[in-house]
Amino acid sequence: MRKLFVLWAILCMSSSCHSDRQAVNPVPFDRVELTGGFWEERMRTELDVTVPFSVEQSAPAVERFRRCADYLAGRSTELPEPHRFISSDLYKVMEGVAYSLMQERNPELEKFMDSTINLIAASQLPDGYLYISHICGNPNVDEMGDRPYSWVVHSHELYNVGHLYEAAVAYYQATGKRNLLDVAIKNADHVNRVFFEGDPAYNGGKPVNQAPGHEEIELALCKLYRVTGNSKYLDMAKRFLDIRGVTYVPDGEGVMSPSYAQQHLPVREQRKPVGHAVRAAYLYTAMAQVDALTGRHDYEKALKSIWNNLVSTRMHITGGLGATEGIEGFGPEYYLPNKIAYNETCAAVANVFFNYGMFLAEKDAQYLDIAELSLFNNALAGISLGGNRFFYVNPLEADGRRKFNHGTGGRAEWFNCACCPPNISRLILQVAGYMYACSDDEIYLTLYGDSRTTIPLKGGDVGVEETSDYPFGGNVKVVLRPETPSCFKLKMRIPTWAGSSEFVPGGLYRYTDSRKDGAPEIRVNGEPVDYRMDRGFAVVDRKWTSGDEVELILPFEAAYVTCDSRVEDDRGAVAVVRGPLVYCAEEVDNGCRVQNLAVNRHEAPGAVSKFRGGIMDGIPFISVPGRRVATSGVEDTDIVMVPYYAWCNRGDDETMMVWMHDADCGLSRQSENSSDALSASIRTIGPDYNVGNPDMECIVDGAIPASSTDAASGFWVSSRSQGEESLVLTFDTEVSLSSIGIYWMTCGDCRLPAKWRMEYRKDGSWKPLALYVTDSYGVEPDKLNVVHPAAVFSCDAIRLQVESDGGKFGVGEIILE
Ligand code: FUB
Ligand code: ZN
Repeated sequence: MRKLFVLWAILCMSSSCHSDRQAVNPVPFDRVELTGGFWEERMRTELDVTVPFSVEQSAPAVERFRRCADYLAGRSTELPEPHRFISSDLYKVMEGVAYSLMQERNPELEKFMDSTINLIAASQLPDGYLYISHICGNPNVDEMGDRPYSWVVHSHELYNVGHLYEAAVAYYQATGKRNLLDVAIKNADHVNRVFFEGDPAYNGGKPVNQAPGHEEIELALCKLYRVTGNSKYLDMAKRFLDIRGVTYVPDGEGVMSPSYAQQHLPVREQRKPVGHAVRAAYLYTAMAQVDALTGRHDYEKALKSIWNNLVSTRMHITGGLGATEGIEGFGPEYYLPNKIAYNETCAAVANVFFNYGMFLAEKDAQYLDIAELSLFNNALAGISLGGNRFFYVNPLEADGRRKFNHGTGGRAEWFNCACCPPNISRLILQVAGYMYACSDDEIYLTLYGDSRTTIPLKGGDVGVEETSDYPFGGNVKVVLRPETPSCFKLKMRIPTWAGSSEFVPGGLYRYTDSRKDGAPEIRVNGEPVDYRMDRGFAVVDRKWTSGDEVELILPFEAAYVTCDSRVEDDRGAVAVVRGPLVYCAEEVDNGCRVQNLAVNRHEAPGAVSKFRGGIMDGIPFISVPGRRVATSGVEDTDIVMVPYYAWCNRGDDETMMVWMHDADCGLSRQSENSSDALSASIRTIGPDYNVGNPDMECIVDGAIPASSTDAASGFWVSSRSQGEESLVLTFDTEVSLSSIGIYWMTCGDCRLPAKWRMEYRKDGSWKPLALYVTDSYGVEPDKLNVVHPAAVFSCDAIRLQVESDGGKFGVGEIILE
């Protein structure tokens, strides 16, 4: 392993602390050993559970490459079904496998990698092109175009290969093997030719010169540049950034709107985060990285303005981005709902990448505060404590009814669109790389946790051993071991939550006065020392000798936070935090719907204890003084609150809240119970031959059947067993809808329908509903089949057009939001 570090250090010029390109450089995660505590435990779960589990889940994506390779070799095969980006999910799994191999070699996983790489290489065209559906000649033309690179705005051709490059770099870094790297380089050279030089085989020989609809390749090219040292790849990354919003601007609506994929303006002129959140955050990550790698500040103004707007108006307290479900993206300023918050796990992961990139470019710890917030709260919530169940969507409230997580009210095993599971997994596997950074004579401690590393300063190597109970406590102990006594600056991050009246930068989230203040303390060899602050870091500048011990004591009280009153859904509400962790109340600990609880915020949060045994073993919980509304009246109670990242590990479909009612304001605070409000505004409901049928209320009463064979809560049966039948809902007033969920029944005579689609009535005429790009009209039993429109729309009626095929269909419930 040591030999590989050396190889990596030589090849990866900009990862070394002596690079002249970057003033501050991360210490790569393969040079940091996790020695215990929080992250080592998560790493163990990754290695033992998540990585092998993800490999199993990737079998269909591997099979597609097998078929593609067979097809190219002229062997008889079934063609793979068209899919725009399932290959990218496999590449992310492979990237994670590579990181796991850096922790410990595993011949079986390496075999999986090599055999899969053989299939990928055999699926690549001789000129480097790699995208299964076009290679096999069976594209879904609406989504992919009729030939390569003819529909770059949605095809995901470049998104896929971006993830390929990241996996290839990781595997090379882990093993020294070039097999996937060669595939990646061949593809990147091909992309450069086709997009920027002109290749007779593509686009009539004219350079395509268009930025991809889903960013990713830009940041991946930065990695390819770092590992190869070939500046062509950095130039490509910059070119893709600079032509965005210049050479091509979509001019439609929803996913074809100019802002959906951040193409509304040249990137240097962009000032606010817009559109699809994952795309946006990958774009901003790439901009920060290109600035850092080129040493230029081309995007600095745009990035700072986007960042400021993001943290002061569009980020949940959990670090979640992209509150709006339909576009999986940013809503208007201060639109931060709780129950219907989308907050895709990938967006939180991307928020970590973006903010870490900003730190490297700006050397300012405020960016690390946001990276940390997102990591410890929204991103980590995306994976179960056991490591094999996932959230795609991360709301801040669950009512036990809303199937928020793409059809489930709890964690899912995997998803049809499985971008999130391997994304959070690969992030955890590389988290050690966020702990240390350095310049010639500075050591930055950026994320605390039990770990050990050696940092190559200009004056010689410095061994660092760190112990800390972070994020459950704020004590950090560091032992420094310079080769010879030497002068350098130790820069320890003082998180905003520990040193100011704000929980995180941006002004959205502030402590109430119940917070017990206290300045962070630093001791060297047991003696308190003065330190100066430099952009969020406490700096201790002195001559260090081997064995010097530094202690940092951060104030670590549980505290209440309130939200800027412009966020409607958090008015009259209070959140509980401790250190970087945001807490929530869950039904399982409190014995009632948590919506019936209110916090007494004038009394300080109470005792902190740890769970003993079970899946929550070792995780702290806080007893918060509050009140409970019970049938017998209001009673005092201690509300048990657990870290948000650990919620939903003890059963699904339970209630949860982050923003608790403030007892002073009662339980009547405005809450966006949009589904109840919408149900209440339904005027009539019925099939086309009997609209207004009063017996049909049971399918809009909010009671979701336990299964498709559970008749207890009532359901409606169609009259026809062949052909189309319509179900019409009319509303009292014009309503806006962001999702529609149908629960199909299979009891009695009912069968699942053949297919269905939606129409809506606006200004007296019926129109087909354009669905969000990753959605389809599902006909699965035992779940809500939820569809989202491409953009929120308004109407005064909706019509479900359902087609039976040899059997009647039954509807158990319709949920509108
Ligand atoms: O388009 C690829 C991925 O699917 C996106 O990053 C996610 O938001 C999901 O839409
Ligand atoms: Zn995702």
